[in-house]
Amino acid sequence: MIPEPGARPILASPAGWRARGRVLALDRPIIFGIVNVTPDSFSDGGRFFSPDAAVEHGARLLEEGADGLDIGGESTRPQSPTPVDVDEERRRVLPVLAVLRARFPETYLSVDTVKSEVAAAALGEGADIINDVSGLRLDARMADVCARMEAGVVLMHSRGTVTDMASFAHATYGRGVVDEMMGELASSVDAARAAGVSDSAIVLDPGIGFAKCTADSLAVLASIDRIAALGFPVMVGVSRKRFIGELSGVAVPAERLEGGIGANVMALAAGARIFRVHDVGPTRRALAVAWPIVQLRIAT
Ligand code: HH2
Repeated sequence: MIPEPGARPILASPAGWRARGRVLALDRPIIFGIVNVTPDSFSDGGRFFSPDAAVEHGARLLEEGADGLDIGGESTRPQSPTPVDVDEERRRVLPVLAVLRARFPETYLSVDTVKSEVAAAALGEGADIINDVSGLRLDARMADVCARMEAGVVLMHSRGTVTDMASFAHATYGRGVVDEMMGELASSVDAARAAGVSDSAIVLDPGIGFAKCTADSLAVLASIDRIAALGFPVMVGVSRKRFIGELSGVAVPAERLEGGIGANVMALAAGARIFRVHDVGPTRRALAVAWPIVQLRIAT
C-alpha cells in the first residue's frame, strides 16, 4: 500500500502488559473503568465516596464490559482543597480494593496514586497495577515499590503537584508540547528502569488535560502514534475532560460521552490500546466497531 502524503503508519502495540506475574493481552482495546472514592472528583465527586457505593459502581462497570478498574482516593481537580494524606487515602482505597479483589479475583485492579505508601499497601491488598499520574516524579520510593512487587505501572505525563497538575499552570512548551511531553515521559521510563521495573510492566499515558490546554491535548492526541513508537503500550484518559466540554459545548462533565468516544476512537486508530473511562458500556460498544476497522488498516 502506498501511504498517503503525510500519513504515518499505524503501529502494532506490544502484545501484552505484565502485572504481578500475569499478562494482560493487548490484542483488542482494553477498558479500565474509573472508580473514584473521592468527595471531589471533577465529574463524579461524592457519588461513590462510601465504600459500598464504590464497590457497587465497580461491579456495574465490570458488568458493562470493563477489563479492569482504576480505583482512586485523591482527586487531581485543581479546585480540590488540600492534598489527601497517606492515612486518609489508604482509608478510602483499601476497603474498596479488598472487597473488589475478593469478589473479582481475575479482574485487573489498578490503583491511582502518587504515594509509595499507598501503592505498597494496595499491592499488599492484591492490586495489580499502580497508575501514577506523576510518572514517578513525586515520590522517590514509588519506582522501588512497583519494581519489588512486580506491579504493572502506568507512567502518566504531568507537571507540578497534585493540586496544580490538572491546571494550565505548567502548560508552557517552548519546544512544542509533543516533544517536551515525550522527553519527560522518557525520564519517567528511565526512573522505572533504574529501579528495576521491567519494560513489559510499563504503559505510557500522555496525560490529557494535565498541564495541557485544549490545543495541547489535541496536539498530543494527534501524535499518539509517536508515543506508541517508543515501544510501550499507550493508555489514554480523555473521559469527560474539559477539552471535550470546550470543543463540544457541553458544560456538564457527565454529559460529555459523545466527545469522549470521538477522542477514544481516534486514539485507538493512532495506536492507543488502553482506555480509562467513566462510561464503560458506550465506550465498549463504540470501540467494538472501530477496532476491526483499525485492524484492517494495520494489516494492509
Ligand atoms: N486522569 C485523571 C485521573 N487519573 N490516570 C491516567 N493514567 N490517565 C488520566 O488521563 C487520568 C488519570 C483525572 O480524571 P478523574 O479521575 O475522573 O478525575 P479526578 O482527578 O478529579 O478524580
